[in-house]
Amino acid sequence: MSLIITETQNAIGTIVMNHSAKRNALSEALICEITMALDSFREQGIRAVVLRAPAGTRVWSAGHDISELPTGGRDPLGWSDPLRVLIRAIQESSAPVIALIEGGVWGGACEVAMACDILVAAPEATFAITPAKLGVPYNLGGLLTVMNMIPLPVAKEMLFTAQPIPVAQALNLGVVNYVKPTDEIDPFVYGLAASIVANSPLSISVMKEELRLLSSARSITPELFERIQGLRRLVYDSHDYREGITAFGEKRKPHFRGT
Ligand code: YXS
Repeated sequence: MSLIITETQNAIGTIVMNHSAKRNALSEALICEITMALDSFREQGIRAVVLRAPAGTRVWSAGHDISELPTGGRDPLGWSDPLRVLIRAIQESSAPVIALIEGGVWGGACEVAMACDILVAAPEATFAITPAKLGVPYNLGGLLTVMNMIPLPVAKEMLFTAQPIPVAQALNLGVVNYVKPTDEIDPFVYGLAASIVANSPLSISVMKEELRLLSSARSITPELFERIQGLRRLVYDSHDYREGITAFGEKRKPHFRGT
């Protein structure tokens, strides 16, 4: 059974994440289907993409599939990790991607939403960045996505508390472009997509790539990179990292020791 529903109309491609049994947890299988859909849209000459969950959903996505996180000794968010592959696929999609967000956005799904070019959310949407809740050492590229979207004090609050923020705060911060009532959000998003489709796809795709390159342009020395990787390894090799994953699987609160 497919984990997504896709549709194309008037050069607009829609991807509906449709694995509600696991709250659209970003499993390798779900991510593979989304990236294949983006590839197919590119081949079809699609000029704008809408990424969403089924209308009326309570959970847009529960984030990285925790059952697929390595249980220690290996970077859980390495270059080829499915979540990283998906983030890059969205950022490198020549067609702008509009995130139509209803319900809760959790963990790595927040980065997926923030990797999209335009975000339109329903009033009950919430955003929670949760590595600290699981004992996960978020990766450099992921933190850069967050830093590019959220002022540092708020990014730190979200990362350190792992608590959801309401859509009003996300709108106030400029993380989402619009908040629209659920009975208006679809026509609004597809109207936005149509206005993109009406413009020059070459100009848009080049400006999108320019903005991606500029926003990721950071100088970092090899020593700095290796120090950061060493620090992150302390985390994903720790008891707390294994405890966070185990506790989720056992449906209990984790007991973190700081080791
Ligand atoms: O018990 P069954 O088999 O029915 O499965 C349950 C959950 O285990 C499963 N599920 C997940 N499976 C893998 N990975 C997930 N992230 C995940 N989330 C949920 O889906 C079935 C229904 O879940 P349930 O009963 O909890 O649904 P609910 O409606 O009561 O609650 C929905 C949520 C999203 C509030 C709740 O499922 C939840 O808190 N999920 C975890 C959210 C989270 O912490 N995500 C972060 C994942 S780690 C990640 O994204 C990055 C690595 S990081 O941590 O660095 O940001």
